[in-house]
Amino acid sequence: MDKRDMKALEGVRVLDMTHVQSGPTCTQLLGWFGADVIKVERPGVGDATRGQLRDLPGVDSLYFTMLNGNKRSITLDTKNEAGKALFKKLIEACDVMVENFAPGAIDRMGFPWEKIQEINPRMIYASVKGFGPGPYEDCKVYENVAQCTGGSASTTGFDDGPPLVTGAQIGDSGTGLHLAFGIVTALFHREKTGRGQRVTCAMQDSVLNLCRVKLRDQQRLAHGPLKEYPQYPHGEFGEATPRSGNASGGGQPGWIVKCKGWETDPNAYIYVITQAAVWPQICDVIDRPEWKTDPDYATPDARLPHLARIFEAIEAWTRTKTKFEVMDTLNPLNVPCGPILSMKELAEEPSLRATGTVVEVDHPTRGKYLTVGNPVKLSASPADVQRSPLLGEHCDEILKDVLGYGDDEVQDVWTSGALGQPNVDAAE
Ligand code: CAO
Repeated sequence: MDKRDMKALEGVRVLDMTHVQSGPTCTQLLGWFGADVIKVERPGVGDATRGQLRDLPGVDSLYFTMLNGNKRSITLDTKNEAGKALFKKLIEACDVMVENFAPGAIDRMGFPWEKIQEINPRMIYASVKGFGPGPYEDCKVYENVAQCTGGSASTTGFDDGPPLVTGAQIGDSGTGLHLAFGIVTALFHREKTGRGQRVTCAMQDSVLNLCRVKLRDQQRLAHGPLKEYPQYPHGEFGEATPRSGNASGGGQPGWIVKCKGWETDPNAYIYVITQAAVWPQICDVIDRPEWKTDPDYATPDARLPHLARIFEAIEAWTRTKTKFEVMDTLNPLNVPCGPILSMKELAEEPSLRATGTVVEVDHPTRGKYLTVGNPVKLSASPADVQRSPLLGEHCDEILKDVLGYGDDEVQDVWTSGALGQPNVDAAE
């Protein structure tokens, strides 16, 4: 094959021991870039998400199918002796191993990092855990626990309400992204040294990394109020970064304002940023030309105590227009803004289909479903998004392709019980 046609990670083989969301996000990314991802699943059961939140009886859930595209599936009982021997061979044959079991689970299977390194010194062994070393290192963690312990929940929501979790899966998918970056970095390092290494990512750390502007604000608090927060100038600031509602995290004030139809449509809103550079254009459009020169409004600092009033005036104008009409008016004026798009609108958006960000794939038991394609676009190695595998769909193929087994050896492996029973479907 002409090397110019190769996918960026073609030739990299990934032993994918992941389940639920954080690990599968990581390995799906590697798969999109062309890695051969071999998903190892427990016989008869598989990844627990195959059976979670099912919308169709007996069919792999969308939870599973949308996180496990571009992978092959093999069932393997890592607690069975023959299964352990096969697992060892797969470790020898792969470049990267990824897991996100509860702390200690891989060790209990009999494969601690030291042993993996001994079996394959070039192996890059990547793990997601809820916490790094410290008081909580043995805890199991799911998405919202990570959002709460990583600083997101305490800084999300309105000042007079409780902490809030966000719909963006920053704990799971966010950590999967970080881990994929660590793996590719370790592969790059291996090119130079010939050695593998261990890559670990804690969900708490990943969430905190994504919330770094809030730790920035924590330190700014020592030097006075956070003037871009809605608490300024009338509210109180406590000891910690407060919840900032819909205020912009950057230095350019922004807020969500109502648009025409908001009374019945929960998404008839738009985010508008009053970027300093376009202040005169905003004043004209909302019919407040006097604010261009009024000393209380003319400069960004002067405007800070009046932000609530400014956004009220903007809203008085946006309420007369749909969110798309507001967008059509403000965009030519270079005013940064964005309509609140519903999942329905995103699913139907033609431009996202055209770029492969939303993709329809065909599945043998589900039929067609939508998935989010690769948001990272490489000019020389575009991703083709494939459907998720059925449980154990590629057992024979992997034994033959990856381990070079013949038909008789494949039969022996089945007889040993290493792969579980043939043709056992995922549990209901
Ligand atoms: N063959 C045999 N046994 C297998 C197997 C296989 N192929 N695959 C998994 N198992 C076993 C594991 O060895 C483990 O057994 P032991 O507890 O006896 O050692 C068992 O299955 C279950 O693993 P688990 O404890 O990881 O699973 P859980 O459902 O109890 O916990 C979770 C799930 C996500 C809370 C936990 O895995 C975790 O904290 N992971 C790290 C953080 C993380 O990634 N969280 C995000 C998940 S997405 O929201």
